[in-house]
Order: sequence, then C-alpha cells, then structure tokens
Amino acid sequence: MKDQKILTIQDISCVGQCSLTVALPIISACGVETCVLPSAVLSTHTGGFQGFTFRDLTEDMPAICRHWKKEGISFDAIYTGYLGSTKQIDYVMEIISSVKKEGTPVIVDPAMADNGVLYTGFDMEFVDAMKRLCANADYLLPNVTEASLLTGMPYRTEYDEAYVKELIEKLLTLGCKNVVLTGISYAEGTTGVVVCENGGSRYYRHDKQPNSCHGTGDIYASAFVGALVRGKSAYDASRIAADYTVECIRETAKLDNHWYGAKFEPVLGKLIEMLK
Ligand code: PXL
Repeated sequence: MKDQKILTIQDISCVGQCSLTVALPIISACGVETCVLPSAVLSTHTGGFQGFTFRDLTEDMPAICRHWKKEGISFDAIYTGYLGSTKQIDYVMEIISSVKKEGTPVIVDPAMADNGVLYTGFDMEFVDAMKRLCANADYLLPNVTEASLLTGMPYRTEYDEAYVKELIEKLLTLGCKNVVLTGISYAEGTTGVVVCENGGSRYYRHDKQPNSCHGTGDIYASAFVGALVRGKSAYDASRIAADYTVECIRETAKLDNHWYGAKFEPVLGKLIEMLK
C-alpha cells in the first residue's frame, strides 16, 4: 500500500455519530492515514438536540496552516464537510491551495442542509460562500437539498431524470469537476446515486430502507473518500459507499430508539471486505 495521508476538515460533534467521529474511523478502516482540521467543537450535532454548545475554531486555522507550511506538510487528498462559519470557508480555500500537491483530489461535501431545509445556524450567505468552495472541488457530493440551494433550483421530493440532469449541469457551472448526487430516488422502494464523472453520467440504484438515519451523508462521504484514495474509480467508490451506508442503516434499524445517528461501527468489517 502507498504511504498516503489525507486531510479532512469538519467539526467534532462530541456526541452524535457525525462529521469527524465518523470520518476518522471510516477512512482509517479503509487503511488510509487521516489527519484532521476541526472546524468547530459542538457538544452534540445540531439535528435534534437542544441547547448544544458551539466553539467556532475559525481563528485557529491560519496558524495551523502556517505551521504545516513551515513543516512542509502536504496531503494526498483533502475532504471538507461541515464548516463553522462563512469566514472559515475563505480560510479553507487558502488552506487547500497551500497544502495540496499536484494531483491531490479535493472532495467537498457541502454539508449544510437536508430534507428541504438548512441545518440550524446556516443562512443564504453561508450557501453563497459554499458555492465558492465548490469551485475548488474535484468531487462535489451534495444531496438534493444542498444541490437545489447551490443552484437556485426549486427543491423537489418527486422529480424525473430531466430535473436531476439540470441540477448536475448547474452544479458543474459552479466550477466543480465531477458530481456525485446522493439520495436520488425515481421509484418507491429504491434510491441511489448519480455519478457524473468526466462528462459521463451513471446511476447506481439500490434498495431504499424504510428507516432513515441522521449522519448518513457523513458516512457516505467518508466511505467514498476512503475508497477513492484506495484507488477505486469514482463510480466504484460511490457504489461501495452506498452499499456500506445501507448496511449502517440496516444495523441501526435493529435498535429501538437510536435516533441521533447510524450504527456504522459494527459493519466496518463489511466496508473493509468491499474494498478487497
Ligand atoms: O451530519 C452533518 C452534520 C455535521 N455536523 C453538525 C451537524 C450536522 C447535521 O446536522 O449538526 C454539527
């Protein structure tokens, strides 16, 4: 295996099975050294807990980056997720350009919304800043809500291939190179991902689980990044990430009331198998 290390930039939600507490174990399980730049520290995630704490780490970022530059540190992939502030997005773009090498893929999960609404604490100014970050993405991984916010298209729960095609075309005009659009369902009982790579588009469909879980976007993006860095094509990485996410949702459904996240831990072994 090549000696590769990646950088992921997203928050630490101390409790909640999302962002860094998901990305670190999943990407590490893929056999890839995972370095982190925490964007914020929260007591829990913002999706259903009341009164969470939020420590914004925006102003720590420039000094961290200066130190890495002094040490000559660079990364083989950079993956951004939930970011803490609009100003932070500008810092993140500077960090990306200073620590990437030639050929380092940049994966952007514009983690800011789901089910038609922005997460607590975000506004349209944040969305506009996220559009600028998207221009730096080799792979952009939005769900339909995020794609509609980024493109200005109406959010729909029922749609056809023409709507999805237009979403992707408009996402590409932001300047990203490739798009993996998640949670695309054309028929009851199935869902999937549309992978648009190098101008070509393919759909990977799988069973839709009756339950849904918080944090599956982070599970998906982390498994995608791990598989991509392990040398899989974007389509194969998308497929593996989708199959693994389904396993996590199934595992969660075995429990009565695990509402705040998905049980990704017991099925990490399956992800490792999928990479073989
Ligand atoms: O899973 C995305 C996510 C990450 N981080 C925080 C969140 C959320 C979604 O709600 O609140 C803090």
